[in-house]
Amino acid sequence: MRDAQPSTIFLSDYSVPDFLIDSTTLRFELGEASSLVCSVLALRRNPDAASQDAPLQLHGTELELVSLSIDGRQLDDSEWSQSGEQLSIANVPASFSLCCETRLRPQDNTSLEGLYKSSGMFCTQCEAEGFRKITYYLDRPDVMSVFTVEIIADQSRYPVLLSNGNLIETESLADGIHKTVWHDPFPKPAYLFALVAGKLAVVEDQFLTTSGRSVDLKIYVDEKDLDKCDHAMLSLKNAMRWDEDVYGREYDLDIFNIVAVDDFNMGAMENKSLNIFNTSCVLAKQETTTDAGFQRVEGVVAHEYFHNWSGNRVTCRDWFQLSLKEGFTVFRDSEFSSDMGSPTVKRVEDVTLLRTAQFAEDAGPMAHPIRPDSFIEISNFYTVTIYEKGSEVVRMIHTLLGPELFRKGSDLYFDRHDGQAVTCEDFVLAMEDASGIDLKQFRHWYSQAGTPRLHVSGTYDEQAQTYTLVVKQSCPSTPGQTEKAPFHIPLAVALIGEAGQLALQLTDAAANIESPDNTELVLNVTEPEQRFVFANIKEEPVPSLLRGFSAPVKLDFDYSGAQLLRLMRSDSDGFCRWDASQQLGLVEIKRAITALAAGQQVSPDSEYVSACRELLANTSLDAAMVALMLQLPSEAYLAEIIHPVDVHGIHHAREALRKALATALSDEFSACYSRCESDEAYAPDAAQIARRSLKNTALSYLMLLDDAQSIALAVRQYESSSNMTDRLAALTYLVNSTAAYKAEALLRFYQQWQHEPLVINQWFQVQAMCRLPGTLEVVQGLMSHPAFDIRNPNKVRALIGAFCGQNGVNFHREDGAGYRFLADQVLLLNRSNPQIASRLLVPLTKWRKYLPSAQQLMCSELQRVLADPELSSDVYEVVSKSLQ
Ligand code: 0A1
Ligand code: ZN
Repeated sequence: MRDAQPSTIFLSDYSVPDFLIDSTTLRFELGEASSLVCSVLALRRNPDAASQDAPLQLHGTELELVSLSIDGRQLDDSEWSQSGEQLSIANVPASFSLCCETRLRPQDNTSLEGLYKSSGMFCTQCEAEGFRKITYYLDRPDVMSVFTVEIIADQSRYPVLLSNGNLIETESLADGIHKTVWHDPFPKPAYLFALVAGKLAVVEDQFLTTSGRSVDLKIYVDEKDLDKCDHAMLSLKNAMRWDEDVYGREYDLDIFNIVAVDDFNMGAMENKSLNIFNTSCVLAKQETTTDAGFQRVEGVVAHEYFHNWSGNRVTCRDWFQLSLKEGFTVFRDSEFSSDMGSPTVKRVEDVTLLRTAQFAEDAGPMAHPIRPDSFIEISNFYTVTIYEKGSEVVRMIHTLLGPELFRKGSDLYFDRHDGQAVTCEDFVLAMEDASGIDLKQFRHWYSQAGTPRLHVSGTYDEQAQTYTLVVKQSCPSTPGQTEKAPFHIPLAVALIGEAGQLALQLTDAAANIESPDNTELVLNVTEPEQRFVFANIKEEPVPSLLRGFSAPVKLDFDYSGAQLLRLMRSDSDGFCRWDASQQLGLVEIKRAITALAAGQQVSPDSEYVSACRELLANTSLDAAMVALMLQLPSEAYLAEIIHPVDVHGIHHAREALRKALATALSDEFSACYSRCESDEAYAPDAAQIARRSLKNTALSYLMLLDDAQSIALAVRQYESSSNMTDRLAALTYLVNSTAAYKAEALLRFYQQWQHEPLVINQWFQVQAMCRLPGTLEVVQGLMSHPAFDIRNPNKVRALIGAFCGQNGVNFHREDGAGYRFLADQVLLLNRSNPQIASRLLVPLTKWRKYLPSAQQLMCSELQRVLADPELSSDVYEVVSKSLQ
C-alpha cells in the first residue's frame, strides 16, 4: 500500500543495469502453510554500467527474507539494508553467486501478481513487476538470464509441475512429495518466468515446423473443461503455421504449454513456452461460448504465441517500450484473425474499439503517447493506447512501406535484435534501414499523445477537370503536451464516380504511394495544410477518404446525405462503406435528439430508411457487413462525438430512432430473420458467424416493437438454440423487454449453467447491462449471489465492470448512485487487487465530458477515493491524474 507519495518514473532517467545475471536457479518448495523460494543468481558487474562500484540493489515487494549469502557466506544484518522496494548490498565482488531464501504465502495473495493460488493450484503472473513478489531480483526487462527451476510439491495435490523450457528431471521423493526440474535455454527477463503446480488434465497435439522440429502442444485445464480445448488447439496450430508463412518465424523449443486459470487479471500471458491463460480466453464450445468468445480465443491464443518472437526472442529494454511488443503483436494477431475470417469485419471491429475506447483515453486525463515519457505504476499502462493505437502505428508503417518492404524490415528487426532487449526506436530503425524510407517525421506517433484531426475539403473544377483535396491537420493538447508537431499521416483515398472508382493522377506525383490499379492512392500528409490536385477528372466525384482506416485520426469532411448514400451503396472499400452508414446514422441520431428536445416525434429520413431497406434485401453483401451497417453508432461512440455528453438524451434519441426503424421495416426485419435461420451443425466460421450476427440484429430490432409475435420469436430462439450465441442474444433482448418470461428465462439459465463459471459470468453481464431502470439495485443484489466472488476478476468485470463501463443510462443515474457504487467497489478492491481496482475506476475519470450536474457528482466520488489513506499506487495514479 501507499507510502507517502508514489513516485514518478521517467524514461529520460533510464540507465543500463549495474549488474547482469548470467544464470538464475530457483527452487520452490510449495506448501499449504507457506512456500519457500531459494534462488541462486550468478551475478557480475555490467561492463557498460557508469559505476563499477555501485552497491547491488535488488527489487523485492512484500517478501519475508529468510537468508542471504554471497559465495556461500551468510550475510549478517549489517551487510544489507532495505528501503521501500529495494534491498541493497554494498561492497560486492565483480562477480559472485548470491543465494537468497524467501518465504511466501501464495494462498493469501489476492493481487494475482507474483506467485498465487487459483482454484487450488499454484500459478504465477510476473509481467510487469510481479517477479519481485517471489524473490529479490533485478526485476527489469533488460536483465536477461538463463533459468533453471526446481519445483517440489505434494504429488497428490499437485501432480502437474510446470515451468519454462524443457523438462530435464522428475523425481519422486519421500512422503508423497515429488519434484520436477525445468531448464529454459533462452535467456529471458524475469517477467517471462512462470510456474504452475496443480491437478490438471491435458489435451495434447503436435506441430511440425517447416524445418522439421516436432513440437508437443499441450493445453492444461481442469478435468471438466477437457471438452472445451479444441478451438484453442486449432487456433494455436493455425497461428504457428501463419507465423511461418507470413513472417518466416518458427517455434524454437520442443514443447509449448498453455495453462488455463480461473483467477487472472488480464486475458493471458506469453511466458516463454508456458503461456498462462484466463479460462475465458482459452475455453470454448458451442453450448457455452458465443461466436465473439470463439473469436477472442483464436485472437488471444495467436497473440500470445506471436509474442514468442515479438516480445520474447526480442524483448523490451524498459517498460516505456511496452508498445514495441504489444503494438506489434496486436498488429500481427489482427492480421492473422483477418486472414482466418472476414478482413473487413475484423477491421470494422478493431476500428470501433479504437474510436470508442482509445479515442476516449487519448482525450482524457490519462492520455499518453504509445511510448510514454513517465508513469507511476506500469500496470496502469496496459492500455488501449499501447495495444490498439500501437498496432495502428505499426499498420501505418506497413502501409507506408508496402508488404514486401515491411517483411524485409521485420526480418531485419528479428535478425538484428534476436536475444536482445530493445526500444521502439530500434524497430523503426530496422524498418527504415530495410526499406530506405525516411520515417523521421513518422516518429512523432511514438512521442505525441492525442488523436490528430484531419479537416478535408474537396473542390471540383469542371473546366480544368481537376479535383482538389485540401487537407489540414491538427492535434488537441494532452496532459503535459500543448504543442504538437505535424504527424506523417498516410491518407488512403479514392474518387468515386457514377460508375465506380476513377483513375487517379496527381499533379504532384512525389506526394503519394500508388495502388497497382491506380484507383487508390495513399497520400503522404505531412504538413499542417496540404493540397492534392487530381487531373483528368471528368465528373464531380465523391471522395472516399481514410480507406481501410489508414490512420488513427478523426476525419471531418462535409459530406451531403446523397454523397454518404453513394458511398454506403457502392464504395469498394468495406470500411468506408460501413463508415458512411455510421455517419448517416449519426445525422439521424442528432436529428432525433433535436426532435425529442422539442417534444416532437422521431421520424427518420426516408432516404435513410430506404437505404436500410436495401441493405436488408441485399443478399450479395456479406451478412456480417449488413449487420454492422444496420447497427447505429454505439452510445460510447456518440459520447466521443457529441459534447457535452447528455447520456440520457443520447440514449433516448438512439432508442427512439431504433424503434422508428423497426416499425418502418418490420416486414423486412422479419424476412431477414427467417432467411438467416438455419439448422446446419454449428461451426464458428465466418459465414455462420455472419448469418447469426444478422439474424440477431434483426431480432433486436423486432423486439423493439414490443409485440407478442416478436417476444414469441425471442422465447422460441432462447429455448431452441443449441449454441450460446443465439441463446444469449435472445436472453439479452428478453431481459431488456417487457416480456413476463424474462424472470423464468434468467432462472432457468442459471440452473442449467451454474457449474460453468464462464457461462455464469455471461448471466451476470446480461443483467448488469440491462438498460431498464432499477438495474443498479439488481446489480447490488447480485453482488451477494453465491456465484459472485469479488476476488475473481472475471466476475468483477462481468458484473461491476459491465454495469459501470457499458450501461450508460444506469451508471449515470441522475441521483449519482451509480457513481457512488463504483467508488465503493474501487475502495474495496484497492485493498485486495489494486490492478483491477484502478481499471474499474476508468469510467469515473472521464467526468469532464459530461453535463455539469454529472461532473459534480462524479468528481465528488473521485475525491472520496483520493482521500483514502491506504490508496495503492495503481489507484492513486489514475484518480490523482483524473482530478488534475
Ligand atoms: N503481456 C500480456 C498482457 C499481460 C500484462 C500484464 C499482466 O498482468 C498484470 C498479464 C498479462 C499480453 O499482452 O497478452
Ligand atoms: Zn501482448
